[in-house]
Amino acid sequence: MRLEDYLEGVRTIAVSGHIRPDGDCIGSVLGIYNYIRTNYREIQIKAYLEPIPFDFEFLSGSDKLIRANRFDNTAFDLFICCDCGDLGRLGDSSVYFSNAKKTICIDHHETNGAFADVNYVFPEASSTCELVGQIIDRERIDKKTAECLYTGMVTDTGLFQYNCTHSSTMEFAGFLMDKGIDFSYIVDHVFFTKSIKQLQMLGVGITNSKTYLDGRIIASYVTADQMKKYDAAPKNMEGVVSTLRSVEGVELAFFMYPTEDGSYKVSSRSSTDRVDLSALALQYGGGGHKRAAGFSMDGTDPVLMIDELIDQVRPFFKEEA
Ligand SMILES: [Mn+2]
Repeated sequence: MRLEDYLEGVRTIAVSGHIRPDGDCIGSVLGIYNYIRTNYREIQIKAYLEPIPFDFEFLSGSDKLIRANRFDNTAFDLFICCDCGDLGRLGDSSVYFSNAKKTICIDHHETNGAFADVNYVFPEASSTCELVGQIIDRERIDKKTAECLYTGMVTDTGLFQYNCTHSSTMEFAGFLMDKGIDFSYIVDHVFFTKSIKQLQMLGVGITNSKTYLDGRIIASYVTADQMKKYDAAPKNMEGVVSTLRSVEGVELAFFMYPTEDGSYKVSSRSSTDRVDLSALALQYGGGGHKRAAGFSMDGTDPVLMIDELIDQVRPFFKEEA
């Protein structure tokens, strides 16, 4: 598929991604935004996303992101949906999806239900950003677009570490490097620079952690009181679950923290395919990938909720346990 084939006669585009946008979502939305702005000056494009984490504000176009207004009935010629597996996850920008003359979805979520007119969906792909790189004209990628796409690939592959990283990923990353992007800055800024609150939440998460099933699962939580003590917000929980997962012998990690609506947000990471985490997340109304998924649980006691999750995955560990 080539994006160009869908741009004939198109005068207005809306591009958007999932709620609580992550690096791949932001990178793909802004990558397309910058690419269209650079190469198709006659097309009017608007990019809709919920507020993005501070870490990604260095990306070109981030100051042009607009929050969707669900009472706005603008009918765009084309709506491009990035990194989003279902309409519900589009949040308020689903109004533009519904009203658009044509819709395209570019995504790599296992749970994607092919809900757009045109679906460019490959669950085995490293990132939506890599998929964007396959449908746009590589020769016309400018530095701004390259920065966005590189950032998304780096975040979704955990610095080219996860098994969703393919030689095609490295090849495209190398191509983007040649566009003159500051890849050292991107990696340091997105991966290694932490806020003090993030560091403190990491400390609490590590302290509260406990292993299960002979150390093959690790789970932890942060309570509302602990968040209050450090004046921490959900955005300060970034990186806790992957640190838990890094413990020797651990295959599967769960981390949970309370959200404003009274439920707990659960993040899960696995280093194997033993448990399909996207399927587990789906049971709780969430989503994600086989080895990384998120969902919400209702309850007040995180220890009991962790017990429930351990019971859910225990059968998958049975044969060797
Ligand atoms: Mn993604």
